[in-house]
Amino acid sequence: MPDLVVVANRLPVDLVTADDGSEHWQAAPGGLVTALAPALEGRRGAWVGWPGVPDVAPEPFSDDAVGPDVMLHPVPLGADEVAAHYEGAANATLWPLYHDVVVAPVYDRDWWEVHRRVNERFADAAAEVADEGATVWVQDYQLQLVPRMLRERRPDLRIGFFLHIPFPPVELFLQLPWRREVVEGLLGADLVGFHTPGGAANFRWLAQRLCDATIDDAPIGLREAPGEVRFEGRTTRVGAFPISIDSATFADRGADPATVDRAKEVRAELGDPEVLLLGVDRLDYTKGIDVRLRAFGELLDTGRLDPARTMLVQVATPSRERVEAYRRTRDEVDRTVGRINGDHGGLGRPAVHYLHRSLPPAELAALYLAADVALVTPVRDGMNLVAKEYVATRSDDDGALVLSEFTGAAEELTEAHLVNPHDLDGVAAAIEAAVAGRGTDEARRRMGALRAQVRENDVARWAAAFLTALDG
Ligand code: ADQ
Repeated sequence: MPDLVVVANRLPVDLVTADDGSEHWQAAPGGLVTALAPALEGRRGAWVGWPGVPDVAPEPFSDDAVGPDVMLHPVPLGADEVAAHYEGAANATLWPLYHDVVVAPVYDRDWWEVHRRVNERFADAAAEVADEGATVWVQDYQLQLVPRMLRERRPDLRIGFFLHIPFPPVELFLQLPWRREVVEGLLGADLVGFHTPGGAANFRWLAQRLCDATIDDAPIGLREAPGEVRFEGRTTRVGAFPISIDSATFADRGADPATVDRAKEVRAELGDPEVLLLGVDRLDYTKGIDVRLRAFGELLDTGRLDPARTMLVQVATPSRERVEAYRRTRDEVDRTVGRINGDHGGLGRPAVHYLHRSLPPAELAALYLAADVALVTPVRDGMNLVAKEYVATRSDDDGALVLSEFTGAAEELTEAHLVNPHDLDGVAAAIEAAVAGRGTDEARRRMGALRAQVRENDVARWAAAFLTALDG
């Protein structure tokens, strides 16, 4: 029986049907596997999650994605449950609410009922799988009700929960019709982790306000000194654990001669622009793709950047395309790219190269290395791993990062060109400054400091810090 059980919305692999009708497992998108692999290594692990397609119920199995010692336990979801729980309550209610209501959250009672039922199914599966006294680590906003449900079923377990997205300001959280249920759900855990001390403090305050819990008021530290919430005779600790990336792998890729060559080739294929700007995101309205496009468009409109010498590559992975707000975002990005290229492109030389797809790691590394400036401009983001991947890849100490203040990453990457994504003049000025600073000692000093931060604080440190605090 496993002594460490990960419970996540998705398994680390998805069931995929090939053109000939045959089925196989394929690594699921997202970095959760990389983040949790070091924690699972060498332990009798299990992973409980949805296999990514509706209405299938495969038997438990193992896969190379996480190695032979980790059993994967599929939680089946029907098509209606995917629509109500995943596309509805998770991605049309909680996601926008937790991202500062950038689009209006939909509060639908039927969705919530299904959401609750699905959380129960995950709790049932985890309760069945975990060994006596095992550690269970529940992941993210889709499963906030699980810790309490699991504790009711298995009081012997040690339960941790980590929220990968921001925890919102209290005034916004209070909109949620099921606000108390969510807070009580999370308080079922022994340790609740957030990316930032601010998120943890918001949650602690809400526990007092909504559940009459007793709380301490000491400042919440980074990776240590969690706050405390006493509720129904138990203590839940709440802490800040900023997630990161496998920094060494990105640094190695950046230093690999094959990547260096490919980066040169990429610039040549793009027509050797003097200045190359880069955006890489899931296509999501929180990522501020529109912000950077508008700022770039203005810099070209006003002649502060020369379209004959400057190019922006924007790569955006298709995401949540069945949710209405995501379709609107895609249309808006299409239109804005079209307008900029109509106004400023030349024959065979667009001002914006826009790829609506995912790229393999080697190609992504080449782009990171080729780009003079990376533009990371979310209106709200729990952490943002792209910012960390970009700086970790820059083994040459070149390049510059324009980074939104409203990302978790901005609290650590303080040597970036920090911007308020709502202040278009400020974003444009920061891009202009980053472009102007190319190749200077100051730019190299800043990149060196950013790289050192990410090198020292990698994802293995994140997982170890969380699990150590959970054990403590
Ligand atoms: P996401 O919102 O998915 O994650 P992010 O942290 O930026 O956002 O991670 C995206 C990942 O996808 C990165 O590893 C990136 O390389 C990859 N990616 C994006 N576009 C890609 C493309 N076109 N091709 C290939 N790869 C691409 C959520 C939260 C974040 C938090 C993470 C981890 O919203 O705030 O940082 O979880 O906790």
